[in-house]
Amino acid sequence: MALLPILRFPDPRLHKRAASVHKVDETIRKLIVDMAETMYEAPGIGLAATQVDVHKRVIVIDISEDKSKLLAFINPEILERAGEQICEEGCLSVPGIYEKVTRSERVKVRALDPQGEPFTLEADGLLAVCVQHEIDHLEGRVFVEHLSQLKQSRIKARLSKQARITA
Ligand code: GNR
Ligand code: NI
Repeated sequence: MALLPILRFPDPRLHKRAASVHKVDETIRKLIVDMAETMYEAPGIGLAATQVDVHKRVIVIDISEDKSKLLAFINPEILERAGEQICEEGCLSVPGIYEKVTRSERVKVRALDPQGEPFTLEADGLLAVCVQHEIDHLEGRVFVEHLSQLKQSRIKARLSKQARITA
């Protein structure tokens, strides 16, 4: 197992589009284990491979209180969406910033599991938010890009100030 460094917004590598996984092999399974460890240690409820500078379509999510429900998605795709919800989101790549984002209330997702087997999952509430937030990362989109330009510039200013203090 290994902890992986997490890229920080506005790193341009967060804007790369991740490539589909063609073969689910040991490399992908090791990536999933390392990403889960990194997510739990952060701590966070989700992590996309993009955030650890691996541009492959892999995400991990665990919204349980006790780290008991790890979900791994390879090549995730949203098949159906319904409704709308507004959730205060945060992101391990945008530390200390929390903002409301409007997303679908329910999503049906298809993906491959770590054995390479396809599965579908119907998610609502926070799990649905998290799936959409992580798939955005694979597309090179960070949640702050759902906000106004003014809010985005304020966030960039706040983050560079923080970085100067903690450097
Ligand atoms: O840990 C995280 N919490 C969170 C809270 C509300 C909406 C989305 C998230 S995902 C985030 C971890 C992360 O940055 N994943 O990409
Ligand atoms: Ni994030």
